[in-house]
Amino acid sequence: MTDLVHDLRAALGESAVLTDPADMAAYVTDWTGVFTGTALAVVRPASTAEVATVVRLCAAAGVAVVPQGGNTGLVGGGVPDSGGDQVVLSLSRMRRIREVDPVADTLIVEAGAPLATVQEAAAAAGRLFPLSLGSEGSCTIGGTIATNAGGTAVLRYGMMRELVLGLEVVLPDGRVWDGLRPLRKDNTGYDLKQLFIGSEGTLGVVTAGVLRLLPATPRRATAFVALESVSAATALLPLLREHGGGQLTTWELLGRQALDLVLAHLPGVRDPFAGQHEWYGLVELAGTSADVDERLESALEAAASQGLLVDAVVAGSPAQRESLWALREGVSEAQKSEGATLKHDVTLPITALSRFVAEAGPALLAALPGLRLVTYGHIGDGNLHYNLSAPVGDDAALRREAPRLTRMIYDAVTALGGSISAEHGIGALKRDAAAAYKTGVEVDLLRAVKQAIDPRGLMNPGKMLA
Ligand code: FAD
Ligand code: 2HG
Ligand code: ZN
Repeated sequence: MTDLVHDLRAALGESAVLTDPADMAAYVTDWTGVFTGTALAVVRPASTAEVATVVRLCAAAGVAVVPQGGNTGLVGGGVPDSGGDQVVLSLSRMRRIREVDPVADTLIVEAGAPLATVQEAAAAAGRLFPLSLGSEGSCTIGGTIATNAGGTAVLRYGMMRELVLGLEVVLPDGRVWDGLRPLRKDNTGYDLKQLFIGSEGTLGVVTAGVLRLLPATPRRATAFVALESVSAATALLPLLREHGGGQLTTWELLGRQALDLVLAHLPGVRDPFAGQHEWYGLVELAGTSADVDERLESALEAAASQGLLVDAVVAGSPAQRESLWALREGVSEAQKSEGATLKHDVTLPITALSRFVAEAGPALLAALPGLRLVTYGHIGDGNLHYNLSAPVGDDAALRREAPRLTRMIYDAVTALGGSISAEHGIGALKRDAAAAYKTGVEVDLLRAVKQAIDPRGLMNPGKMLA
């Protein structure tokens, strides 16, 4: 046993420090199964003071720390590398809701609480915490802060960055920054919390956050629609906004291949339409009264009269709503069952999405015949999950061509004014690409921030920045 493991056990207790490879297995491989490493230990502190102790002991030993929440990240950011000399710091025992304040409209929560727990606590107080992801049962508040997560309600409420008022962070030297302030206004210099939001564990360990609560929206109006093209989907956005009257919450897109994967792999789902279509959309309005149903109906009527819709199914009950949502939220899981996947979480100006899809698709199919384009995502935010599945039975071809295909996609996105990561972050997957597609000035500024806060490079090294 190393001195560090001995010291960690002495400080936190035997059961908080895992070193058996079987016990550590779930912490060293990511959700996709693509990123896997080995760790010196997995440590599970139960309080902010214990996190600070872990970080201090690791810093004294010169050992790198990999913060981890629910391990649902999709870019390999929360797992150790293959060196076997990093410590995974799991927040999974820190899941307490410290306070719900209905007057300030805030909630203070520890970083290891699952997102769904926070949504439930807000609902129990008659309020809404609006961040909504397919992984919400497992992903943590710390993880959503560290990745600045997005999801299916960004169109209305913004990303995690817009929902956080304050943070508590253990810095790389073990000091605690107590920024747990519920202030709506605080113009006292650089906004430090924003540096940590989206920093992917490279600047410190988030141990708690103050989150904004919003008015509850118990009444939902949901429709699944069939569309002829991506341009119809983007043309629908202003119309949905206009008819939605501020209650438009979700506008999502699915290509035919994405829907086919869900229908093939997920039990109990069915195609809501009799015929086949190229593109589909999921739209939802949320509010407090039947107004949302009327608004959705008028939006769909207007869309049909302008020739933007081919067909539509409106959910008539909560169960029907669930089944329509399952078609959208099931894509990640379904694609995992369909051989090798290459994920591209890209974003473009909304007006460029249709051109991107029209140009990139044929070029990719010419580069690798049989490739399956699994296109879906948060079209209302200009965010596509432009994921590729290997030609049937030929994972090796996708793996062989992956660098070239990714380069083609990133070049096309960049040429049209987009970005190579919309919501999943950089992690290990896009680390080198991010440096290549950013300007020199941007890379210099990012490095300067890292150097100022983590000069010894012990916080999640090798992620986000080379
Ligand atoms: P982890 O995977 O454990 O870690 C992610 C990153 O954050 C790592 O770099 C890690 O080091 C760092 N980190 C974690 N906790 C802390 C902490 N307390 N302090 C400092 N750093 C920390 N993402 C979206 O944005 N939108 C979606 O719609 C979406 N849908 C998803 C659907 C599915 C089925 C799955 C599997 C994933 C989805 N994701 C989505 C990705 C993922 O759920 C999010 O990135 C989420 O925020 C990760 O949270 P986590 O707790 O699992 O973090
Ligand atoms: C979604 O929007 C998630 O469903 C996951 O961001 C995307 O698995 C993916 O690539
Ligand atoms: Zn997404």
